[in-house]
Amino acid sequence: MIPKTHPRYKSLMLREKIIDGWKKGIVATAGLIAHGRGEAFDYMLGEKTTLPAKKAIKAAAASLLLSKNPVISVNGNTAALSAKDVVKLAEVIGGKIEVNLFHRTVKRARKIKKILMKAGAKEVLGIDEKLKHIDVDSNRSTASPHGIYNADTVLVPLEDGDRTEALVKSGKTVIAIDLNPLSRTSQTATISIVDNIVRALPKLYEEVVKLKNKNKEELKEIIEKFDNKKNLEEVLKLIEIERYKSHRSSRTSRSR
Ligand code: PTJ
Repeated sequence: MIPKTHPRYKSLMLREKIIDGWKKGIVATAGLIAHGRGEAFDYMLGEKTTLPAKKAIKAAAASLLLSKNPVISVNGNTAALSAKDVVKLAEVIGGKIEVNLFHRTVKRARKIKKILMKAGAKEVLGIDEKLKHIDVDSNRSTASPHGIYNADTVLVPLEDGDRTEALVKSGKTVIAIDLNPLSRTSQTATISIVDNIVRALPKLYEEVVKLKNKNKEELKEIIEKFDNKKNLEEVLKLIEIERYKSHRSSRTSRSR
């Protein structure tokens, strides 16, 4: 048991969730490694939702509200960490939920669907239906004709770069949630939210609720003002500042 007083309690609890998801066959083995990479970036960002992340979340909320067919793509890590938040967001944006896996097996996809249904989803696409394929070499190419295939906006948490590139190329708006600002996903998505999914999804929900009554012009203005490349540069600067701060504090504590 992890004591609540442990200074890294929240981070360790997330680890437990991922491990538990892996034991239940929801998270791919590679998902454990991907989580560790996420942890490292989260650490460097101070384990909080930064100002650039907040800006990206606002642009993403506006974009989701302007979309006609938004779809949330769910993989093993997303299901293990954030199933309820995915369902809540899908409801408020009137969007679909689709399972899309890199290490795809039908057995794991069905388990992920089950978790999402248990969390309140009425429909989960991408499994028991005739699927189409987009232009990607990996198993991530699957796309439901009722979901991602015909979506105008796709939310892709913890993604790999290939599919993001292909989705953007096909004219879709891609919103990424990825703690690595240098990943191909972050670099190629239309809007990149560099934040932990467990913080980003509830904040995205709140922002959608806040912007829901704005008119189309106001929403478009929010998107036009947002510059993804500049925002990612701001994230990298923050990592540099955190590094400087921790370097200074370790020198100070050593000299004490
Ligand atoms: O369930 P599957 O089969 O689809 O597989 C899922 C994984 C995550 C294994 C697969 O998509 C993969 O290999 O992803 P990558 O290429 O490792 O990329 C995952 C990205 O998510 C990395 O850039 C991590 O930094 C980031 N990441 C990890 N945990 C989190 C995260 N971003 C936000 N929140 C997290 N909790």
